[in-house]
Amino acid sequence: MAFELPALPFADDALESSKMSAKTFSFHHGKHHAAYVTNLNKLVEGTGLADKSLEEIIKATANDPNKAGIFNNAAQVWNHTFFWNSLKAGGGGQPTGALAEKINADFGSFDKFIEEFKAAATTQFGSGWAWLVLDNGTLKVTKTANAGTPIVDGATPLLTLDVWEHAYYLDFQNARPAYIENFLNQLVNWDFVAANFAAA
Ligand code: MN3
Repeated sequence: MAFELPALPFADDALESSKMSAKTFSFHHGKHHAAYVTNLNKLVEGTGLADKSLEEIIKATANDPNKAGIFNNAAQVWNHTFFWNSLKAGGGGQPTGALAEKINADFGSFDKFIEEFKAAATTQFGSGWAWLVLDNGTLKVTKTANAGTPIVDGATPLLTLDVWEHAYYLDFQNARPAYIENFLNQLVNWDFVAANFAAA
């Protein structure tokens, strides 16, 4: 059963007013994410991995240098689907309820969380991802390079931000800090984060 490109959880122009354009989605979802799906299907065809779940493929190939191509494409498929769900029109701001309390408890304050998340997203050298994860019961901010994904280490991802240049170049050119700021102010889907936290 071949993998398929999941549809965006919103219209491709739904985030225009939050500075993530339909043009960005036409490339980022329509070309980049789609290519990872196509490549993954080609690479696993006829192998023992073809009928495994995406998560199983990611975990099975993460530490095998001979399967780096499969890992990179599988993890990028997973990461991008998770990223689309981390976004919503009119998002950003602050969470409420149990998640807000947990952020205060584990980071000291919401502002401190923001500071750590911005630092991780800004300092990831080259391509990669910034994450909020639940790791052994504690919220942590992490970053991964290239296709890296926290599910390999057994942490539960709650939120992610793609900091590959292809994620922001059309809307922000080289200004990664402005893209990060905009994500936190206008795009974070805290309902998705809270649901991931509640299910963890
Ligand atoms: Mn991307």
